[in-house]
Amino acid sequence: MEASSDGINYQVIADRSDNNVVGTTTDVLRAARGRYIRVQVLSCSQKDGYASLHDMQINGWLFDIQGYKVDYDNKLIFISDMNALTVKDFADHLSSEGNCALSIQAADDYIHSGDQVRITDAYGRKTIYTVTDREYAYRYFTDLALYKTVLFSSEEGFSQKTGTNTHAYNINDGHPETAWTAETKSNANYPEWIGVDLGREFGIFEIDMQFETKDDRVYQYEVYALPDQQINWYEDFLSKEMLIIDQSENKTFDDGHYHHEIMGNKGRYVIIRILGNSLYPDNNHAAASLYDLQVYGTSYDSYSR
Ligand SMILES: [Ca+2]
Repeated sequence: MEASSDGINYQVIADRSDNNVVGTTTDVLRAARGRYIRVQVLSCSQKDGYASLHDMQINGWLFDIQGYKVDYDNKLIFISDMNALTVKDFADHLSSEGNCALSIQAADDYIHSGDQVRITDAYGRKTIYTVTDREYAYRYFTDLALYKTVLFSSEEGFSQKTGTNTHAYNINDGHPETAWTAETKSNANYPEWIGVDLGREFGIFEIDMQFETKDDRVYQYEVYALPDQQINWYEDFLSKEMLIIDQSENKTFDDGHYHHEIMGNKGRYVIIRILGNSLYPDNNHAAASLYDLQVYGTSYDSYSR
C-alpha cells in the first residue's frame, strides 16, 4: 500500500507482501500522510487467482497546521479531534511564529491530547504547555473581570448613612462583602450602568453577578458585550445589537445572584445596564447596587492563526 501527496511520487506506507489473511484486512498506520492512496497487488495464494477488490475504506485526519490554537494565559494547546499535527510540522510552525526552540514529550510522531510541549521563546523563557482536545478546557478558569478597569455611569463613593465605601471598583475587587452603589443624591436614578474593560476581546461564556438585596429588591437589567473599538455606550444601548442578556422583565429574586451561560459572544467591554428594581420608584433611595461581577470566557487574539 502506497501514499503520495502529488500522485507521482509514492512511498510505501504498509507492506503486506507476506499476508496470509483471507478476506478483510485492516492496517492501522501511525505516520502515513497523503492525498493519493494506491494498492499494488503482488500475488495471490490461489493458483491463477486474479486480483479482485470489493471495497476499500480509508479513515484519517485532516492535516491542517491552522487547526490548533494556543492559549498563552492558561498554557494550553487546543487540537481539534478532526485534525492531526505532526511534531515536525508543529515545531516548524511555532518557529515561524517567533519561538526559537521547543521539545515535545510525545508518544510518537504526532501531538496528542495529554502531551506536554516545552517551548522556549525568543527571549529564552521556557514554558510547558499541555495539549488538549477538549474545547471546554480551553476556556479560562479564572475570572476575566477581576481587578480590570471599571466603567460606570455614576457612583455614590461613600455612604453617609452606613459609613461604607461604595465605589465602583468594589464590583471586581474579589471581596463579596464590598459593593458599588450608584449616586442617589435625593433620588435614585435609572437607568444606571456599570461594567469592566477586559483589556482585549474575549469570547464570553459565563457571567456571574451579585446584586444588593436590601428589602428583597429585584433588579431589571441588560448585559452588553461591546467590541474592541466600540466606546459609544449610549448608542449601543439603543441599538441592542450588542445585547447578550435581556433581563429587562426580570421578577426572579434568587437572592440577587444571577448566573448566565451564553454562547461565546465576542466582546472587550462587559456592561450591565440596570433599568430599575422592584422598590423603585416608590422608594426613591433604592439605587442600583452590585457586590460582584465575574466574567468567564476564551481568548480570541491568542489563537495562533
Ligand atoms: Ca465586591
